Amino acid sequence: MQSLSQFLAAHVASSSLQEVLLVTTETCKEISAALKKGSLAGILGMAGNENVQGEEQKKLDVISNNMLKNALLACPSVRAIASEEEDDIVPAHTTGEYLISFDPLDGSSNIDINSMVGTIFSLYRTTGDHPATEVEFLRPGKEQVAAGYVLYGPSTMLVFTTGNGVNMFTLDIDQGEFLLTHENVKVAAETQEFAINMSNQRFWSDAMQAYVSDLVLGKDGPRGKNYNMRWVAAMVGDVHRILCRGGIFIYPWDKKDPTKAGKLRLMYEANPMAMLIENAGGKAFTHTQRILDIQPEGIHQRVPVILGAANEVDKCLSY
Ligand code: FBP
Repeated sequence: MQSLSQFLAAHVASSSLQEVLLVTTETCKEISAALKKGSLAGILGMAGNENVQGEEQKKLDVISNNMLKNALLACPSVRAIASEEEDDIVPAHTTGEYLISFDPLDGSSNIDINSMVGTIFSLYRTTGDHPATEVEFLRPGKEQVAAGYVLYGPSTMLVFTTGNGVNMFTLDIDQGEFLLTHENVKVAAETQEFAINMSNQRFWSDAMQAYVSDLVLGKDGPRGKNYNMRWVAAMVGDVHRILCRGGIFIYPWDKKDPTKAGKLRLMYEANPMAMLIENAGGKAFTHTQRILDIQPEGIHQRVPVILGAANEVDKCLSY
């Protein structure tokens, strides 16, 4: 089986992009090992601080953030990083070619229940020789040069794209290598499976309420077919299921907190997942526009997310 470094050598021309991807994934192997120790290593529970978004940080949010931050800041090909757990961007090397945004531990509410979590990353290329600025990060998702995630589940899996299809690698813990296990993954245009946090239903727009209730009506309703529902409460887990067997994932705008455009963050959740889904033949939209066309306004900006099976996303948007 082809290893990640062999795959990168064969498919990624830029040696510095290879380097940043290898530094990121090597660090994720260490995060995977830490997660497997769990309580034994005393790393579960709260860290006792809040991040810039006012969310209580888990110990592992801080630990995984520091592991990635330290490894990436030491990498000469990195110009700067942006993270869910960092208030501002953190400059690295003025001649570094790549800007990397990441969610060090997505789905952190799942940590203490030993359920699926993941690391999500998004890369942009930059030029010149100068200290990075936040503005340099604020480019539409369609300019990403690479995006992916590492899923910490029963097995640890790396899923990424550089714009030429989506490939999946499984961590062989004996060899300590990511090995290519699923090539050129595609998402079917039709589906009978949806993912949304139903407990927020009363806060959704009328259109979203109508769309979801028609799904729930199943074959007796206007959609004429039965739908199943799943919710991992970790975007990385829900998107992985969709890349494996199809489906639609929705975290819509809701009036629970009208000041927020959505829950999920554009730069290190929506954009990288949108690049993966589109490269697998699916679609990724807010209620009004293609996610990869959004001009970002800030590194922690939130957006509504509707992604997955192309025809089902179109159907949802038609409401
Ligand atoms: P973080 O854990 O990185 O803050 O991510 C947000 C998230 O956990 C997503 O992964 C997931 O899709 C969503 O929030 C779950 O939200 P809810 O708690 O409403 O089910």
